[in-house]
Amino acid sequence: LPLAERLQRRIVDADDKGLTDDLDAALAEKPALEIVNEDLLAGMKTVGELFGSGQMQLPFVLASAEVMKKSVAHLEPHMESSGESGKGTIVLATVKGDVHDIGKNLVDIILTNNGYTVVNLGIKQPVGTIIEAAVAHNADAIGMSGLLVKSTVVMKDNLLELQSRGLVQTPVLLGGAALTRAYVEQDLNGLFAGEVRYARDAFEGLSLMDAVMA
Ligand code: B1M
Repeated sequence: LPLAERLQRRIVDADDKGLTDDLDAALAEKPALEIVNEDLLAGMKTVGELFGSGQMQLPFVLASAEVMKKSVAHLEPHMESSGESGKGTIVLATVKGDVHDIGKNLVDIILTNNGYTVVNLGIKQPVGTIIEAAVAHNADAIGMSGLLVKSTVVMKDNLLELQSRGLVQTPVLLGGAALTRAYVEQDLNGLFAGEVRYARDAFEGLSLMDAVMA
C-alpha cells in the first residue's frame, strides 16, 4: 500500500508495529499536521463509520484511538510552532458524560503551538469545574468539546449555568462532531447573553481565539 493508505489502515486495524517508521517516512514528505489531518483523521473517520454500522466492536475502536494518540504524540514535536507565547488563556474541557478527547487534545496542541496558554481539564468535566478554572486562571475564553449527541444538550445547559452565574463576559468556543454551526451560532447564541462560537476543527478554534484576542 502507498504510505498514506498504510497510515490510514494502521489506525483502522490498530496496528502499531512499525508505526513510527511509517510516520517518520511520512514526515519526510509532508508537514506533521497534514499527516494528522489527511491520513490519520481519515482512518478515524473509517473507524467511526464501521462502528456506527455495527461492523466494529467498541474494544477495537478503543485500540484504534490508542494508535491515533500514539501517532499524534510521535508527530507533536514536529508540528509547526509560531514561537509566540502569552497570547491569551483558554480553559478547555470535554463536557460531563463524554470521554472523547482526541479532538480536544489536538485543539490544545494547536493553540499551545501558536502562543496560547491552554488549561486542559480533561474529560467528563462538570460545568462547576470549568467555571472554577476559568475564574482561577482569569481565562480569556472557555472551550468545550463533546462528540456525543447528548453532549450538545450538556453544552446548552452549561451555557445556561454560566449565564445564571453572570459569567457572560468570557467568550465560549464549542467543538465536536455532533454539533452543527447552525445549532451553535443560531440556537445557542440566541439563548446565551454572551458570545458562543462554533469551531469545525482545531484550526478554526485557533482563528476564533485570535479573533477573541484581537
Ligand atoms: Co465514541 N462515539 N463512543 N468512542 N467515537 C462516536 C462519537 C460516534 C459518532 C461513533 C458512531 O456511532 N459512529 C458515537 C456517538 C453517537 C451519538 O452520540 N449519537 C460514539 C459512541 C456511541 C460512543 C459510546 C457511547 C459507545 C458505547 O459505549 N457504547 C462511548 C461513549 C463513552 C462516553 O463518552 N461516555 C464511546 C467511546 C469511545 C472510545 C472510548 C472507544 C473512543 C474514544 C477514545 C478517546 O477519545 N480517548 C471513541 C471513538 C474513537 C469514537 C470515534 C470513532 C472517533 C472520535 C475521534 O477521536 N475522532 C467517533 C466517530 C466520529 O466522531 N464520527 C465516536 C477524531 C477527532 C480528531 O475528531 O473529536 O471530532 P473530533 O475533533 C475534531 C473536531 O470535532 C474539532 O476539532 C477536531 C479536528 O481538528 N473539535 C474541536 C473537537 N473538539 C473541539 C473543541 C474546540 C474546537 C474544535 O474548541 C473548544
